[in-house]
Amino acid sequence: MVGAWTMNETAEDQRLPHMTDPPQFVTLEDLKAKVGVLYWKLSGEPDDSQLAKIRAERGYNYVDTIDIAPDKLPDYDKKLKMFFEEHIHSDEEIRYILAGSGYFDVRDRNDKWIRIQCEKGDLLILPAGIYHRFTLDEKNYIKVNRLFVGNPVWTPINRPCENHPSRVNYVQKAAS
Ligand code: KMT
Ligand code: NI
Repeated sequence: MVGAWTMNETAEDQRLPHMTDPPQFVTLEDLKAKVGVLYWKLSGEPDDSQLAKIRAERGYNYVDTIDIAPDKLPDYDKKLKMFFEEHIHSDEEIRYILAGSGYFDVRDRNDKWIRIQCEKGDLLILPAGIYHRFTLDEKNYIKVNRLFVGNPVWTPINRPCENHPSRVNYVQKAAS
């Protein structure tokens, strides 16, 4: 992670940083304690030994690689649009960055966007039920490992979905 900050919500290009002036940075501790997002800085190599350890501990037995670039990802425009629609998943979203960079945006407890800038070596775990979205930055390229427990389910559930069990569970946990 290069950093995380509260987003300005101007209508500028989604690929721009959207920092406020002055910037309001969010610490790793706050990401963990306030929104339940976990983060590790690793090597960015697929065979990283710390990654292997975390996978074993958390049961992430599935892994694949997704290359997000105009000429590499089928239905690129459609998928990028989908990634940037505010959504949740019934399970954790676990991403390990192998190359390139991008922004994962998550909602904080006051429903404000926090932008998390990711680059090679970042391992990010978004809890099930958290409202989030993803965008490339101006470099237009990222390559990530997607990890999962068992058979992967990537289906986004778009907001609003307040009554979805994973959302209800997330809100309950975040409030405690
Ligand atoms: C998601 O569900 O938000 C994604 O898979 C984002 C793309 S991974 C860089
Ligand atoms: Ni998602």
